[in-house]
Amino acid sequence: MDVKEVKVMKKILSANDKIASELRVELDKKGILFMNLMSSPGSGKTTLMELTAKNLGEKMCVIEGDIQTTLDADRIAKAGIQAYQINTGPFGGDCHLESSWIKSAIEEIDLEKVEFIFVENIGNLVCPAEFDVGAHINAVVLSVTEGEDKPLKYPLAFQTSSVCIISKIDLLPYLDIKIEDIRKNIQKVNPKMTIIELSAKNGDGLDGWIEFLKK
Ligand SMILES: Nc1nc2c(ncn2[C@@H]2O[C@H](COP(=O)(O)OP(=O)(O)O)[C@@H](O)[C@H]2O)c(=O)[nH]1
Ligand SMILES: [Mg+2]
Repeated sequence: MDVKEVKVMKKILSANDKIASELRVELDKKGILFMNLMSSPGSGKTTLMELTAKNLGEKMCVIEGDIQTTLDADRIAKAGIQAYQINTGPFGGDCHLESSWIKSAIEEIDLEKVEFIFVENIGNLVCPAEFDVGAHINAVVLSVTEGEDKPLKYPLAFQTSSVCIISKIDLLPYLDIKIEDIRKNIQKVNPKMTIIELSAKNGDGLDGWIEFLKK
């Protein structure tokens, strides 16, 4: 007997890509910027959203992806912004978000009222990079405490993103890491990457981030 290979992953990904493309076109037509934030847990995604909310106000909303809890969505709601929570657990819990789930969340949003939709993807630098969620911009957040080698170890997250936010730069004086080494490794895996350095703690670099979003 011969072995029949079942191409499940290819089928899943092509179905995912189709919905993602449709979402991108729909939101584009409405003049809405859709950004997907990817990173390791704890790099500062939710904090960045809280601070962004102070500037964009109700023009933005956030779709939160987590295995369990509404903790991040609760923080966003507390910042006065509409939040939508997707939980992929509790049984195992998927480590990424798929475009069909994002589509369901977007169906809940009043698209006449928002100009920016952000997705905070599940915290890890591996699986989210494999799934197109329909965003116009994929952004990867890398905090200075994670080490300068991470772009080299997790290249796909950096290659599928067009902007990298280097976060927690206020901590640089306490670390051995050099920001030039982080930048060099990001550029090695993605020479075209736009890099924004910022600190949510003291506000350094936040203007550059808001300017980037408004452009
Ligand atoms: N020192 C410092 N801490 C930060 C900064 N941004 C976030 N944090 C802290 O890092 C921790 C994780 O942040 P969070 O936004 O929840 O990360 P997420 O898991 O990527 O959403 C929290 O304790 C934040 O207060 C920053 O720019 N500087
Ligand atoms: Mg978070």
